[in-house]
Amino acid sequence: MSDVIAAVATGWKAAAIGIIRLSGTGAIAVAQKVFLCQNGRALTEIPDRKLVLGYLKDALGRVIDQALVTVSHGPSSYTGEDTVEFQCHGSPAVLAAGLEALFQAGARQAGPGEFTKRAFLNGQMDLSQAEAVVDLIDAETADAAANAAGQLGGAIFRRIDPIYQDLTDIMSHFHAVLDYPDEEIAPFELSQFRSTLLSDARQLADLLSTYRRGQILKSGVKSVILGRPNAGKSSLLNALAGYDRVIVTATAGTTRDTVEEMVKLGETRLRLLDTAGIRDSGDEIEQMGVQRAKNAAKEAELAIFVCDSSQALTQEDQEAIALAQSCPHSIAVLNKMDLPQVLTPSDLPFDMVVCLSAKTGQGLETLEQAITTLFGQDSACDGSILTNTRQAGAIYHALTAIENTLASMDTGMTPDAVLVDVESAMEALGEITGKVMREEITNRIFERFCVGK
Ligand SMILES: Nc1nc2c(ncn2[C@@H]2O[C@H](COP(=O)(O)OP(=O)(O)OP(=O)(O)O)[C@@H](O)[C@H]2O)c(=O)[nH]1
Ligand SMILES: [Mg+2]
Repeated sequence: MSDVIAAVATGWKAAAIGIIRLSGTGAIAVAQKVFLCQNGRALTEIPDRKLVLGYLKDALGRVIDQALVTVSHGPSSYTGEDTVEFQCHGSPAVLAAGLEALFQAGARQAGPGEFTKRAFLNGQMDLSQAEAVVDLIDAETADAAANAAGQLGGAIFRRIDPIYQDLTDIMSHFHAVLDYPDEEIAPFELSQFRSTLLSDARQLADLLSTYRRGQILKSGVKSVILGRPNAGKSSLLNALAGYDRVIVTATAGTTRDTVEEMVKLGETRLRLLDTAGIRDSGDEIEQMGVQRAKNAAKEAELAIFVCDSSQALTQEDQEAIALAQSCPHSIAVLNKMDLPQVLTPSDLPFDMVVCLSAKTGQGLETLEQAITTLFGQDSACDGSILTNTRQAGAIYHALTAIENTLASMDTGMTPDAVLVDVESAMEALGEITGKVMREEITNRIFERFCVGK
């Protein structure tokens, strides 16, 4: 039994259509109090999941909107409970009035993610699928959305649950032998599970290895633009952002602080950081900016080294080159190709050198190609890429526990001592799917949802 919750599912901006959702025991009766079907039928009589036209009314019987209603009976609804959805005209005023009418009729405001939480608690989906709902709503690229859609379809569950079952088999066999010594159960031999555990460990390691790509898919590539003053770093950031995000002047030392902007190149999103030009400066503020640039380089996945191709390389350029090359990935940009050229790509010690003009926009597409070569799709975004930090942490925990099991198998430890690690791996994997449920974890997950989902 659960109380009736209601929320606007489509947000509070004016739109053609706005949806109010209602779920819980008695949801249909609550909806009946505010809705009059045009065909005169009661909501209890209309066919399951069929759109029916009618009028949404307030507590005084005044019409709020002409709307469509659908009734989905539990357990085959999203939440697993009786659910009613009103498709109204998407005016925030209409939606607020409709919601208020439902509150008057006995519903209460749904909390963040409460519909999906009920779906999980009613067994409509596992916890990894529920988390995929948030990822799908938040997805900013087609790849991120496709991966989240795959996980909503159970991609993580299908990989984790068989391993959980393997571990359950081991534990249950051990306990069966221990608890029922008189039964004819095959003796428990730890070593017989070695190949299963090895295969489980390999599968977990494979999944974990996708997490770095998952982070990029979800949050973008942490990138930093480095170069000496006046190379055109800020101009490049502006060109990629598509608007004047940072100040550009002909004065060397214009940028002092670091400035972050999310940009999308092809299908790759970059969390791009513009930095102060690298040089020794007597100016205290500028020097602090240079230090920030150096710190940013330490944390970045990608460095874009920018130089002025109309001038010879200087000692300051060399310093920025060394800094850029300390990052896992680096690309050199020969900027200002609209001016007479002094430098050529072979002057730069980088595998990838791109010629462009941040000022005219010429050559920007070659930078996009280089980024796509480095970070573009190298594996299918079908749900097999791990993007969730909580899930990655649990997989790491389970993998370590299984590796410990394999190591202690050979040391002659007693099975019960070895199996402590198997139990711990089971617990970690169970937390991913929600089979092992800790209330604080579940609550934290659903707090991240928007109201109405
Ligand atoms: N001709 C030409 N000028 C450019 C180009 N890119 C930048 N500039 C000019 O170079 C000067 C410096 O540009 P910025 O983008 O401020 O350079 P920066 O590297 O951010 O410089 P600091 O912030 O001082 O480190 C400005 O006058 C820009 O207009 C380009 O592609 N072609
Ligand atoms: Mg600048």
